[in-house]
This record gives sequence, C-alpha cells and structure tokens, in this order.
Amino acid sequence: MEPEPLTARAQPHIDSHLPPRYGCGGIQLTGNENTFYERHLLFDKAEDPATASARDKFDAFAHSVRDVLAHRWARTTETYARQDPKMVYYVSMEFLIGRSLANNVTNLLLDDLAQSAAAQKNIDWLALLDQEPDPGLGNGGLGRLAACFLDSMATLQLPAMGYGLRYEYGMFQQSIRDGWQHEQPDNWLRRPDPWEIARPEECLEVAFGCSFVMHNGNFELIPNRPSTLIGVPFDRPVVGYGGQTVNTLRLWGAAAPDDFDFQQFSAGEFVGALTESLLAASLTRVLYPDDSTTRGRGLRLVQEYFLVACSLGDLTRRFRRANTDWYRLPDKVAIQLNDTHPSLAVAELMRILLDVEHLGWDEAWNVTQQTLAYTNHTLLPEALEQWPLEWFQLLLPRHLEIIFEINRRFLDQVRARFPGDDQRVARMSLIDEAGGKHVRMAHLAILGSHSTNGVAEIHTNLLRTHTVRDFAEMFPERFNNKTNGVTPRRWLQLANPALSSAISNAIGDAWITNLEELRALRALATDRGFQAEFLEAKRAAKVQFANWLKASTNVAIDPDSMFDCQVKRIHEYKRQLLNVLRVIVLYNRLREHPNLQLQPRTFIFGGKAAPAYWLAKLIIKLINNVAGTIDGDPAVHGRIKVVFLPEYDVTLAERLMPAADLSNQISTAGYEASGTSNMKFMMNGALTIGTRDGATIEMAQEAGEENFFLFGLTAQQVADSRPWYDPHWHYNHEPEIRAALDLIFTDHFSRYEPGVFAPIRDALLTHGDHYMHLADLHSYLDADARAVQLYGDPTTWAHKAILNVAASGKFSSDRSIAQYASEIWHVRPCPAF
Ligand code: 26V
Repeated sequence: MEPEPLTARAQPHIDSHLPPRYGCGGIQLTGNENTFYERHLLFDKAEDPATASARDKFDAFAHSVRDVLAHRWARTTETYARQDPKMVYYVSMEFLIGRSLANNVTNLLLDDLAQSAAAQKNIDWLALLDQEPDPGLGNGGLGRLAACFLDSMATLQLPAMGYGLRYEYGMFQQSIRDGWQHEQPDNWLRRPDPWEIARPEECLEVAFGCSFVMHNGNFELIPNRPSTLIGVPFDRPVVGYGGQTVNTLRLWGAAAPDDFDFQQFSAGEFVGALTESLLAASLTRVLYPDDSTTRGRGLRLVQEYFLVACSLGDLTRRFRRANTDWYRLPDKVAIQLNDTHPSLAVAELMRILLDVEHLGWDEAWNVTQQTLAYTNHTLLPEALEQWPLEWFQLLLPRHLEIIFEINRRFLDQVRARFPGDDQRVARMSLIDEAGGKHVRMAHLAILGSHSTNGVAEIHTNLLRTHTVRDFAEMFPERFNNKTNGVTPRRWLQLANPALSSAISNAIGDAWITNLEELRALRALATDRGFQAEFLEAKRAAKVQFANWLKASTNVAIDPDSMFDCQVKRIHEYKRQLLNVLRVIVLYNRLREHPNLQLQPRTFIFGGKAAPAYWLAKLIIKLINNVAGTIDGDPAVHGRIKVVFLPEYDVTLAERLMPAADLSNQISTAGYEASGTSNMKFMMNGALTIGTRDGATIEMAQEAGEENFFLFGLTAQQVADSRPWYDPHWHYNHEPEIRAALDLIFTDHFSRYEPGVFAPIRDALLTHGDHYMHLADLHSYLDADARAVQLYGDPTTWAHKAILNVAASGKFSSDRSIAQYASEIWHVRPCPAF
C-alpha cells in the first residue's frame, strides 16, 4: 500500500515559466473556441454549451479554474518534496471552508479575466457562483477558524497541510416551520465536487481492537474481533493569495477493506458480510453536531481515532521518505491539534514510535511532546471531552496501555513535586475516577504537547487560572495565547467589493496581505469625502442584502433602517435571549409611547441550535414568535422589525457582514473563548455593542473604548456575584424588565400556544438565570440607547465606524498564523519557484 513518491504525483508538465505577476499564465478562459470551459462541458459532461444546465456551467467553469491552479498545486507539492522543509499539519475534525470558486478566482488574481469570460458567454457571474454548494464541514467558530488558517498559511507561503474528515453529510440544513427549527440532511456531495481529487493510491489502513455495528440505530462495539478500515484521501487545493502557493487540505473518507474476509462467514452470511462493509464505510457519513449530549456517542470517538490514525500514518510516511532519524521528527514536523478532538494523536504517535520504530519510552515521549501542540477553544466544562475507559479497552487497547503508562509516570512526577497533595493528583490524573472511569482528553493534550494555547488574552488567562490551573502551575512555559483572526480575503475583499474598493482607492491595496495597513484610514475618518464613500458602500450593501432576502425568502426589510445583527450558533451563554429581551423592552416602549422618536430598526438573527439542545430551539421559537407578533402589531409597524434568517452558513455570513450596522457580541463575560464574527463585522464597518469577553476586549482596545458600546458585568464580576446573584431582584425592582418578561410569561407572543415559553421563565427565574441575562439587561439597554443616538448622526457614526475598520488590522488570521509559525511551530515560508 506504499504510495507513489510525491513528485510522481505531480502533473507531467510543470510550467516553470509563469509570468512574475502570476495570475494569468497560460490561461485560456477567454476566446470563443476550444476554451477550457467549452472543453470541460463537452468532455466532462458530453454537453452542448447551448443546452447545459446552470450547474453544468458551474462545473465546467470550476474545472477550468482547477486546470489553472493544478500547475501551481503540483509545483508547490513538488517544492515541498524536493526541499523537505519543516511542515505544519493542522489536524481538525472540522473545516468550514465555504464556497471555493470565487475565492480561488480572487486568490489567483483572476477576477477580471473570469468575469469577462463569463460575460462573453452570457453567463451571469453571481448566478454561476450561486450554483456551488457551501460545504458545511463544521459546526461554527472552530471549523471556520481552521478554514481561515488554511488561507493564511497558503498566503504566507508556509509549508502546511490540513487534515480532516470528508463527511458526506455536513452540518444539517435548517428550516423554520411555525417558528420551530427543523433539520434536514445536507447532501452536499449529491453531485461530484469539482475541487476534490481522490487519491486512492495513497490509501491507509486503520486497525481497531474490535468491530462495530449499528444495531437498531445504536452504535455497538463487538469485543475481541479486531477490524480494519481503509482511509481514502480526498485532496482539495488551498490557494494562497497571489496564487504562488497552493497547499493541500486532505480529507479522509472511510471505506471497507478490499480484501474483506468473506471466508470467515459461511455462504449464508454473505449478505450480512456485505452489509457490514457498508457500515464500515459509513464512518465518515456525518458530522456530529456540537452538542454535549453527543458526548456519549461512540461513533464520534471512532471518527476521531480514524482522523488521527490516517493523518499520522500519512505524515510519518512522508517523513520516512527523506529521513531515517526519528529524533529529528520535531525538526521536520509540527502538528497542531484543533481542540482535543484529535488529541488521540498523543497516544498514536507514541504507539508508532514505540511499536513500529522501536524508540525507547523517554525518547518517544520527548519526540511526541516536541512535535505536538494543542489549541483550546472552550471554557465550558461540559464541552471538555472525556471518553469512557471501557470504550478504549475495547476499541484501542494498546492506546489505553500507553495512556496508563503516561499517567503513571506523570502522577509520580506530581507526587514528587507536591508531596501529600492527593487531591491535586486526582484532579490532574488523565483518568477521571468519579462516576464511571473516563479519559480526560484535555489533560492528555496538554501533557503530550509542548504548547497549549487559548484563542484570546482573556481566554488564555482563564485557562491558566481556572480551567486547567494545576497544569499551568506545573508547566507554565507551555501556556501561551494566540488571539484568533479571520482572513481579509474572504471576509472583506470578496464579501464586500464596495468597501474594499473605497479602501483601496484611498490607501492602496497592500491591506489585502498586510491588514495593519488599514491604520492609514485613521487619517480619513473625519474626511467628508471618505465618510460619504463609506456610507455609500454601506447603503449599497444593505440594499443588496434586502433585495437578496426579498428574492430568497419573500421577507421585506427597509435598507434605511438600522441593521442590528447577531449571528452565531444558538447557545445560552451567547445570550440570544438577552437580545430578544432587549427587543421586547423596546417594543413595549413603542407601544406605551406611540409618539416616541425611535430610529427604525431591523433586528437580524441567524444561527443553528444543536438538534438535541431543546432550550436553544425554544429560543429560536421565541425570536420567531416575537417577530410575528411585532409584524402583526400596527402600533409598531415600520418602526421595528425582527428577522430570523434560516440556514445561517458561510455564504449567508458573507452576504450579511457588509450590510451590518451594529454587531451584537453579548455573551456572559468569561464564556466566549474568542468569537470571530465580531472581527468580521468590525472589518466591514459595523460598530459593536458587547460585553467584555473574548477577543471583543482586544477589539475595543485597538479601536479605543470610546468607539465601542461596551456594557455589562466583567468576567470577574460574573464570578464574584455568582454566590449571591438572584434574578428575582431584577424582576422585582426593574419595572421595564418585569413588563417585558411578563409579556412572554402571559403568552403575548404565544396566544395560540399557551405555556410554550414556560421553560424560559424557569431558566431566567426559577433556575437562577445561570448566564445572568437579567443582571446585564439594564446596562445593555443603556448602551443600546447610546448606539441609537449615535446612529442618528451619520457623520459621527461614519467617523467611529471608519476608526473601527482602521483598527481591525490585528484581527487578520495572517497575524495569528505568523505568531503560530514563529512562536509554536518554528516554520518558515517555502515559496514554490
Ligand atoms: C464540541 C463538540 C462536542 C461533541 C461533538 C461535536 C463537537 C464539536 C465542537 C465542539 C466544540 C466547539 C468549540 C468551539 O467552536 N469553540 C469556538 O471556537 C472559536 C474559534 O476559536 C471561538 O472563536 C469561539 O469563541 C468558541 O466558542
């Protein structure tokens, strides 16, 4: 099963004479005959261009672009094989990559060419782009961050590769019926995807200590029957800006082994045997929703091990091609674990070094630690992964043995350092002994790596002082911060052409790869001409968004109203409920004071709730019912409107960001690790109303607090007031808040579904309001009033919004990645030339 050497995989013809201003070397997207486009229609689809469907046209166009990047992709791969630089492997269960056509065209600097080629062929460019499915291979922030990081690594010309799973069904598709969320499967591969290339010649075998079956919908392990699965790589190009480097995202699909042992079954079990092989292949069928109730699902652990085994098998195979000395692995390989999901890599790398390469324990341990690094993405205790010991025993017995030995040696160290402190030993153990033994994956990740990082300053500090304090005390040098970022290519240049060209006209286009350049806009923040351009770009984006919404959902919104947005996964800690309570208070004010002068406002919500998270689903229901009641109330008609956007995904985020006026980042302080939509809104000229949480704190520092609408308790105040906090106090002493809550409790928004929102009352009052909505509502309303007042003065608003754009440079993922590269990975660019 040894693959061809990497170089042999490269295209037979490598064009080493591309013009220096890369972009268009050898491209024939234009011309009437024999173009790549027509040839693809004809040869791939046997389709006459005159009768081709819209999707056929997209496929042909995408294949033409792929032809262009194939040379650069092969050249990059070949350069890495020849120069053998230290490589970064970014291992993640999720890559929320979004659509690729427009992004690849932009990064190849082919925009003008592609658009004029489309025009020549009478193809509506935007309609063509709309044909592409948006692969939902992630839940939210963590998956989208991985995708932004790939873009930045390729743009910085870092020798890097992403490893993930090729889910056939990604994040479910969301629809809303009677206000409730419904989930539909997302069959994004229904038609072949033009960007992926299967590499069956690089398949790998993965061995398990048992077999597994689905029985009546339940996942079951069958002991003492070892089994194997095949990992099939599917490669996707990751085009860096400028098109010089094209890295690879390698997604693994599961298949049953070809040599499936039918002998062990009697002839009568032939069908059963085949069914089993079908089951094996279903391992990568579906992405798990981010939902603590899924923690108990064994298939997810199998997925995690499958990702780790395939990825480490692949990268060690690559290492072996040019190296024989395993002590040098950390000089050649940096592996970044995106959360604990791939943290079995610690045990798997130890297994390879001990059992296959026959290193001694201490040497293997040292190599493992120096090679691996771990990023934590959450402080929620219920989201920290733990797996039942018995599953390890059945599925991965050798790995469990290794974990026990790591733990034995480690706990000896803890005892030596803190004699007599048995509680500390129990807290730090890799095994949680309480209530059925579990393996603590975060402890394994921290112990088995040389770096543990949080994703914003406050988050890293909370990790150090609370979540894994014992580890930070013992290994302070391992802990570091890498504040998140987002790629300005997709999130500003591509998503917001109007603002992008206003910026480039004013300060040049160096910001595209050096976002700190946006600082130059500070000088223009008071410039009337630039303010006007800024406001014009915003207005155009709002009109465009309103038109799209009308066309796609038949919902009409007023582009002259203020667009007040909160889009993210629905979760109690993110407090969409706090936002709705604000809306209800404002609604009540309007009902009670019909002559109140209020800026017309559209409250825009979007986001998915995990299918089993019933309270989050009820919050969606509340948002929709409030929207319906407001729509039907003549007293407030045309003054406020609430919209819940169904099916929030990367594509919808790209449409919304440019149109937003106000960004809501209102998590209970201390709970949102970083946030990344906050950065996208800021870059696109929205102002932020938010709590002092995650990266929002750093955004306000960069922009100046006077240009922000910060409110609410700090993380410290949240922690300090928890023992005595009583939401009833607010209900009893704040009449506006009480009136808003009473509207919910008296079924004002649920006339025909009485009592449906009772669990919200329970959460907010009876059960003590864990996320402290009522504690922050008053100061949220104050901040809101300041925001609305400012919005009434477009010049001052534009001034502050421009200052925010100018201060958003830090939040480029290029900056994050440059820090990972120099402080954790110690890798350098390896340009393909
Ligand atoms: C947990 C689980 C548990 C069970 C199965 C599937 C699954 C998938 C994901 C997760 C954890 C999600 C953690 C996450 O997305 N964190 C977000 O990471 C962003 C990038 O660092 C950060 O900006 C957000 O603040 C943080 O919530």
